Amino acid sequence: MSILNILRYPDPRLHKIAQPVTAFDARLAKLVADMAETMYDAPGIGLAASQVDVHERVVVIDITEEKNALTAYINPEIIWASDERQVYDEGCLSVPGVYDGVERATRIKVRAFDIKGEQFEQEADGLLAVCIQHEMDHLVGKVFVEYLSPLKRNRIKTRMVKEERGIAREKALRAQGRRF
Ligand code: QAP
Ligand code: CO
Repeated sequence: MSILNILRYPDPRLHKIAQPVTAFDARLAKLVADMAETMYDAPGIGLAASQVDVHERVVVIDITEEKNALTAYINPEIIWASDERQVYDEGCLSVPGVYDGVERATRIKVRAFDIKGEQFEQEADGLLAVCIQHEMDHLVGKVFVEYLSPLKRNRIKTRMVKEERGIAREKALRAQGRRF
């Protein structure tokens, strides 16, 4: 298994549209295992393949504290959403350090396939419902900050780009340190 590199907002690759999975094979199983390892290592409660630059409809979620209840959602579709909506403070592994309120359906029903290609349906509310909707947004190129006001989004963008420069500098220094 390996830990994958998580794209950081505002990387344009986060806005690519993911394609449906067509083969439930060993490659898919490895992708799911690597995504799970990456999510647990972060640590996070959800990760979409788009965030690791794989543009296929694959999501992993584990909202448990024990981190022992991984669910993979392959080709997920929301087949029902409540009219009732609620605001939840969301974060994202692609936008570290940023949390803000997003309004979404309170309850949903999702249909997806597991890694063996077996279809399943799941009803979700609370944090799980938020997380499924958040991760499925990634598959259509949408990051949660796009629900915030343009002012907030631009502040976040500026902060992320500044942080990115710092990270690039650290990386260069580390590489230099190895060479000399
Ligand atoms: C999506 O997000 C989510 O800023 C999953 O510094 C989040 O796992 C759905 C994380 C909240 C519903 C509610 C974020 C880790 C993890 C950070 C995550 C950070 C470190 C986010
Ligand atoms: Co996210």
